[in-house]
Amino acid sequence: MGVLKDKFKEKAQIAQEEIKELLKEHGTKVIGEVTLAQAYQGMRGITGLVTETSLLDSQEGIRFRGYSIPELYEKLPKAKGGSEPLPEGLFYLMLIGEIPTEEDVTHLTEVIQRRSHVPLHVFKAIDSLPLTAHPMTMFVVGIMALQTDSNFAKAYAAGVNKKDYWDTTFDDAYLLIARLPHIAAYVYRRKYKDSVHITPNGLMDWAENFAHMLGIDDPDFKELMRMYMTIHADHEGGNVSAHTTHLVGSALSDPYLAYAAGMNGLAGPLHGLANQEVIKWIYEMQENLGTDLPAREQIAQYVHDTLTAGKVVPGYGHAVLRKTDPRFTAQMEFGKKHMPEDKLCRTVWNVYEVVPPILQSVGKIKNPWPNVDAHSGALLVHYGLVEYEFYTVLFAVSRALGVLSSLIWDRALAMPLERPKSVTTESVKQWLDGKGHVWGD
Ligand code: CMX
Repeated sequence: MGVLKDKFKEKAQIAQEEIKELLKEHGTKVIGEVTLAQAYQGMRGITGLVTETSLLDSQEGIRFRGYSIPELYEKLPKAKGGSEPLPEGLFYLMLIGEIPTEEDVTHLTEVIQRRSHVPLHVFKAIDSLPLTAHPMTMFVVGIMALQTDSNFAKAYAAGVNKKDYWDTTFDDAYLLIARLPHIAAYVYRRKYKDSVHITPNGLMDWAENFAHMLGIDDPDFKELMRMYMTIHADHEGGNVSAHTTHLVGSALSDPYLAYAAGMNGLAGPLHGLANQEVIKWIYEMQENLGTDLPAREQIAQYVHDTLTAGKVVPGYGHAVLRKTDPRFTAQMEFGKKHMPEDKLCRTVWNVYEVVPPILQSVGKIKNPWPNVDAHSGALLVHYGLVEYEFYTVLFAVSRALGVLSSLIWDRALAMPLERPKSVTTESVKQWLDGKGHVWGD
């Protein structure tokens, strides 16, 4: 941990100085305006947050510290004999801002492995829930139980200097990331495999060990997990899971509390739960139509039925993106390479041909293209991970890399309590009547 922490400290000191100067010179410059519609309609397009780890372009998709997904494939270290990037490498990149060497990543994997032990009371807390509980509920309960280990909370209670908040945040984030695969796999094996648990293997990389603890040792599935854990990690700061983690963290809630809050947001069907909804929707379509490979015309009819029933087509649309999500494309390429004849994947690809023009024809939908969740389930089913209610937990484990590295930066840059101003409709009406900003200027 020491090496990475020292590197981070160095980078953070440079950034602190830079931002201080930047604000001194340009702090009063305006970077956006807010319309009444934006205040009422989910704050779309308001530029009002700083997140260092990644930036989303509506046409190009996500860039992590400036690198697109294809560039990550080219530059990040891979496992021996593998072709998918190791997610540990992305964590390093998001935290330090530089592409790690193979040695950096090997070191990181070793440190993570040494810190992956999960205390017994966490499993007991999960066991206290009924088996009918959703896997995300079990997962978040596990994280909350782990909060007893927070170094940040202990340091704060002991009166730590605010300059050092980042230090124990760093330790908590690291520990949490190391332990999450075990907690997630525990949830999976408890709910779906009669609580027959699998011991972690300390010689494997982070994603590989996760696959192993889930009970799927197929080398191709391990590659899928490396890719999955990499591409789901971060999507700049405004999405619900990242923003919630940042917001709750801004109250100096420790990383366990902040991350758990973020994951409760990920568990919503308009956000991360969409990955389970996609597979559920496809299964329902197959059952309805009586075929496991529906024709394009049949899919089109089913899409129209979904819209007529006042439901969303899961996996399609985005609040920022206006093109096919490159995370969808990366998964489609994986599918075409490893399972070109798989009927579920072929259905996903057929849906991709059929859905966009229909959504476009509705008129009001700003992005008719698929997002990350439109594809992931089909790949997982292929390797036997068929329990789709578990899929958002996979997303959550990956998302920890992004939101926790951002939280470390929030602390290092002394980001203050987040507290935007709200208005009432009554005060808006008075303002529109010419009575000025009755909410104060
Ligand atoms: N199917 C049907 N209607 C859709 C739609 C879809 N896939 N996407 C958007 N719309 C509708 C909206 O519900 C909205 O309708 P109303 O005006 O009746 O409320 C209208 O089109 C305009 O919405 P928008 O501005 O295009 O999209 P938003 O920024 O409001 O919402 C999102 C974005 C993702 C919530 C929305 O596209 C959606 O619900 N998609 C399906 C769920 C999904 O896949 N979510 C996962 C997103 C990725 C992630 O976070 O993991």
